[in-house]
Amino acid sequence: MKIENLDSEKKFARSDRVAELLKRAISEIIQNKLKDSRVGFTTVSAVKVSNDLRIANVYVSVFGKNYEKKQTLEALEDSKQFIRTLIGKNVILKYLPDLHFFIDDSLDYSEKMTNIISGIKQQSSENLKKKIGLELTDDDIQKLKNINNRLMNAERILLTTHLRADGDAFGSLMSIYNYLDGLNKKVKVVIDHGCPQYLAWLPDSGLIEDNKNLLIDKNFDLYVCIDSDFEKRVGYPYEIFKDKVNDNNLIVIDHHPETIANTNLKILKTEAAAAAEIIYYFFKVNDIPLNDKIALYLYVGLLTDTWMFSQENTTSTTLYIASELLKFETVQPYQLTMRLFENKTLGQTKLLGKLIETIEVDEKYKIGIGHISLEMFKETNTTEEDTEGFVNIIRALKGVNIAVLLKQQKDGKFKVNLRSKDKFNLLPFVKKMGGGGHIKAAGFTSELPLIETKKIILEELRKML
Ligand SMILES: [Mn+2]
Repeated sequence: MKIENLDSEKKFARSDRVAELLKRAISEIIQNKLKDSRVGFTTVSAVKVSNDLRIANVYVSVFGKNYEKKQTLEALEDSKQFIRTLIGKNVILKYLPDLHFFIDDSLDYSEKMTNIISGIKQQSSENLKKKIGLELTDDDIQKLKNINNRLMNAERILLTTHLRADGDAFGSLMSIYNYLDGLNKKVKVVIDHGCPQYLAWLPDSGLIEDNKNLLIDKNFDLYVCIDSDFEKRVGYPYEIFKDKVNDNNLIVIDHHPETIANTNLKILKTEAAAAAEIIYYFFKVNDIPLNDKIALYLYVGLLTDTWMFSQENTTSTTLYIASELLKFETVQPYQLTMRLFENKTLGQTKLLGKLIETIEVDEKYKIGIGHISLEMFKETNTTEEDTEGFVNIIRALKGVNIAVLLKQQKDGKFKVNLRSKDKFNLLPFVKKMGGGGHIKAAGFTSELPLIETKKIILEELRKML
């Protein structure tokens, strides 16, 4: 028995050694000698040689889709003789074994490859938390129920949001409008600066009012402000109603961290990618069925505030809600993306060209900065509305971690938009400058001339970096 054992150990040792030699030789050949376009990103993960050394099973890992794996396997089978001949030239073996190729599908390997390719290291628990998204606490659920009770018991309701509504502001507001309209409430939707042109094709956009004079002397049972702080960002609706709102008639539903509105009816979820996420849960918590229109509005909110689900605010919650909304016929991802993002005018593109000309990069501090003057707007027959997404062009530059876009307003002041690409938190900076926003997307207004504004921005940012 002892002798037999020794003998088989010896045999294993020999076949292992051969296997190791073959593994190295075949890897080398696949990488450097084999010129078959069907062979994908392949590595030899293991070679097993039979005890008589006549047969070698070669396990290869192929990164890619199943058909790519299949093609690679076919190519390797076809090249078997070529590979054998090369092995024969480079490795001295008693027998040149027959080669049989197999795909190695071990999970461990594909995981490793994914990590190598995307350069993703171990996720920190904080990142993981961010990815998981919105979690409703018992308190949130109670608040959402209270808000619904108040809405159901009110007769006259004012809906508003931040001035120059964006897709999320519009979508969140109009989904609530639709619900209230179904309850036969008297609802007024007021937005300072009205509905932006790029959203005007959406149903109900004609219901949005933008007339200060029609509001004066009006009274509402409830004032609802969505996707915005009431005091700082809504414009004239705040000026008109600031003395009429109180802890019990002002509802604020928002996801902006700097929102300070103090009311018993506030729900602020800063981890929500869009106010539309909170509105979605408002409907769910209160068992309010969605319809085609509401689903469309909410999807527009998610799609725009996440910039086509590509920004860091996109979480599993966002994608979960999006997938639920896709069940409605009106939610057509391709069509909506085209409508909202690939619908630029020539003037807009020319304006972008002018902005690009102004971009400068501070390589040391990784700041990209550019501006649009009133003159550029005039030359291209465009307005501020046409600059949606322009700051992302600056952010997309290699070596830029903070993107700054200055846009001159009709009164000559500069509105400054900032985007952060890495971990840098923009909030302390914009707060210092009297503005607000999110950690990675924020802004403020400067009354200084262009050169001074740029100078002060760069000086302050460099201090903080
Ligand atoms: Mn929003």
